Amino acid sequence: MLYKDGYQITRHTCPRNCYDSCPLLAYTRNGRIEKLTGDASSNPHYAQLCAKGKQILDSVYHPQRLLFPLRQQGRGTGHWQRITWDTAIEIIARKMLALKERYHSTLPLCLNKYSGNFGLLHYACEGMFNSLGPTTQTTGTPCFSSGIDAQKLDFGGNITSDVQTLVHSQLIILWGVNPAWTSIHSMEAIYQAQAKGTKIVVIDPLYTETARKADYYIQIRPGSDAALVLLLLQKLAARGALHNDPQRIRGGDKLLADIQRLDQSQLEAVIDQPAEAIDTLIELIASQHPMHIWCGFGMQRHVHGGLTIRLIDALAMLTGNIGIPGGGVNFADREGVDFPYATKRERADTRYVNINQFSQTLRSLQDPPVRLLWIACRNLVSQDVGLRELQALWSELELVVVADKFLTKTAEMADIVLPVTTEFEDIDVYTGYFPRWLGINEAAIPPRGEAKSDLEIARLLTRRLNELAPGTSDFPAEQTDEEFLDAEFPPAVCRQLGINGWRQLREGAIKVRPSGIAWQDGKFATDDGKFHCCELPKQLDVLLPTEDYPFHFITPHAQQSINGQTYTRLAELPEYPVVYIHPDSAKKRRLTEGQHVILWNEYGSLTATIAYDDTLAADILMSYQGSSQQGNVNALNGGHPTDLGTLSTGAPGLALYDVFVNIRAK
Ligand SMILES: Nc1nc2c(c(=O)[nH]1)N[C@H]1C(S)=C(S)[C@@H](COP(=O)(O)OP(=O)(O)OC[C@H]3O[C@@H](n4cnc5c(=O)[nH]c(N)nc54)[C@H](O)[C@@H]3O)O[C@H]1N2
Ligand SMILES: Nc1nc2c(c(=O)[nH]1)N[C@H]1C(S)=C(S)[C@@H](COP(=O)(O)OP(=O)(O)OC[C@H]3O[C@@H](n4cnc5c(=O)[nH]c(N)nc54)[C@H](O)[C@@H]3O)O[C@H]1N2
Ligand SMILES: [Mo]
Repeated sequence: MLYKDGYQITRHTCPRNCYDSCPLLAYTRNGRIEKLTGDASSNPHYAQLCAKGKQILDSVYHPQRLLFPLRQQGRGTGHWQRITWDTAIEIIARKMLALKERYHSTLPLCLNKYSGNFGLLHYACEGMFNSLGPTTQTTGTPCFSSGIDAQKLDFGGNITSDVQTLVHSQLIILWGVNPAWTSIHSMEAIYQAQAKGTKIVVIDPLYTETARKADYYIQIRPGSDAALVLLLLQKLAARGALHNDPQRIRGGDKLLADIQRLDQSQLEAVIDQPAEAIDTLIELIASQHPMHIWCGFGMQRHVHGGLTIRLIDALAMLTGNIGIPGGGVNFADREGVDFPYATKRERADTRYVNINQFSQTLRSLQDPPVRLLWIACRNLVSQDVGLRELQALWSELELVVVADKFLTKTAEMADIVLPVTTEFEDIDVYTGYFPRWLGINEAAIPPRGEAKSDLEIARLLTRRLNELAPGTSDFPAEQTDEEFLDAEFPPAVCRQLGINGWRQLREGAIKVRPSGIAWQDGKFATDDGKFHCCELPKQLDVLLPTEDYPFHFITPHAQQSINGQTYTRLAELPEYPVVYIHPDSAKKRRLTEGQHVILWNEYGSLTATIAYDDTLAADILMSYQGSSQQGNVNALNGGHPTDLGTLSTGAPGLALYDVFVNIRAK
């Protein structure tokens, strides 16, 4: 711990589910954190906090922060009563034991945990459940599973070149990603490249903040990227700009032959772009080498999301852009540290349900059904699809426990709410999934109020369960936080990271992949060491708006908050979601800006306020996820699976942006 100008300075790492995993410094005086800055000691790009980072500190001291356990008389009634930790733990422990006795099984106990804090010690939630016996838990991810599988199938693993190497690129394509909002520290490298002449192309249905910074912008029709890549490959092959090296590439001949057979005019009709835009893109790809493509998560939130990324991988490979400085396809970086995840205490007999179809699946489970639901690091009511099923599920549950920092929309539906600590109140280690910082969270201040970490909650519950019924749990509740971290850093992991232990992270965050150019040695992690080209499906159905539902509804990630974590700025948010529409499309329907409207489709309806945006295509409506006080854009979401995801994450991805709706005045 450092001391300077009367401040105690502690190191932190933003543990949210975000590309950047930003290193941070907290300045504490007289027991209160007074300021939070980026930690520029490892990299000057990190001096500034992003928009959501600025709110992290607010969340520590916000008057609405939960500081005591609460019990609600009647879910959703708002009749809350403050209770002691002993009472809270007693209610939960007795219910767990009663269910175990009634069903002769621990499967009626279910944990749903995801995005709130991915620190290593937060896997204590899973560890607590896994120490009871086989329980019901979630698998899969709403973020990026199609792309994860795509990279796994093509390259054999998920690694990316460091964002700093983008300065060597001649051409950077930001494809379905909005780093100017979702990964702002990566933008510095992109600006540096641009300043020395690198051309930046953005391909996105929305004219995003990132698109505004680009040299070229293609306003793609949502879900039509695969068709675009097929057309590019066809035309580049005709120009002789593709190099298929069978020594390094498997399936290249077949893919190229199949692509030649595709009807060019059909592809052009699907993508519906001006010929000039396509010609310009082809010219850029053929002439600007090296090319780096950053595939975002937005693009793979469609039914063909996995195939799209596989085709982009093939485009980069066949144009000779893999394994060279300034080249590459960036999606996510997840290899390189073999943490044992000892805290998680994984077991083979867990009953997994797809996180992307949680409520639907949970309701269908019998033998035994789920009766107790523990929610940590999640806000299902704000973020999930299948909202009607979620409502129905609630009435089938005997106990709902939510551990959170705020009384979220999900917590409002709980029986027991447990207050958790922030990343400034206990220790932990975290790494993200793209620039791959690995950093520490130190305890800058003691837990506020009666808040406890997820790990401490696991200890309390374990002890009480074992008092009531000895042998119920073998969770190592006697281990200290430090001992749990020691177990995650055995000598092999320390060697991989080039550190002598996690305590060294107190001196600063490190990069998991320090200098890297992905696949530079030309050897891929596939079974035969070659790059694997995908096969084309018999038919490529691109989902388009219909007469009944003439608008494509896109609900991307907002600038100011991460996902549904808006509790520190709820008062600033509009009551209903703001839905953006092109003014001409609005006028055609006699709708005016500021008016209340209803959006509807076969899955549900949504009250919204409309706002004009003349950068939108005529058949697109857009609203940022989680950005209103009431209403949830996912009321309109059918929750369709994507083509890939199961291989690496156990469940397919979620086609969050394949949503079609109609609109009328309210
Ligand atoms: N500020 C902020 N940062 C965040 C988050 C946040 O909520 N706010 N969330 C974090 C999390 S959990 C995640 S998963 C990531 C997500 O980060 P991103 O991958 O950047 O985010 P998205 O908003 O899902 O989608 C990016 C872009 O894809 C575009 N898109 C949608 N459909 C298509 C398509 O068919 N083709 C193409 N080419 N583009 C398409 C959208 O219009 C959007 O501009 O960000 C993380 N960082
Ligand atoms: N329409 C639409 N829906 C989407 C998306 C979209 O693009 N469009 N994106 C999807 C994606 S990619 C994601 S990742 C999901 C995110 O959805 P969720 O996984 O539900 O994530 P958050 O909304 O970030 O909520 C996380 C909660 O964890 C709490 N929390 C923070 N730290 C801790 C902690 O240490 N312990 C505990 N117990 N709780 C903590 C926070 O206060 C917050 O309430 O949403 C998905 N939903
Ligand atoms: Mo996500």
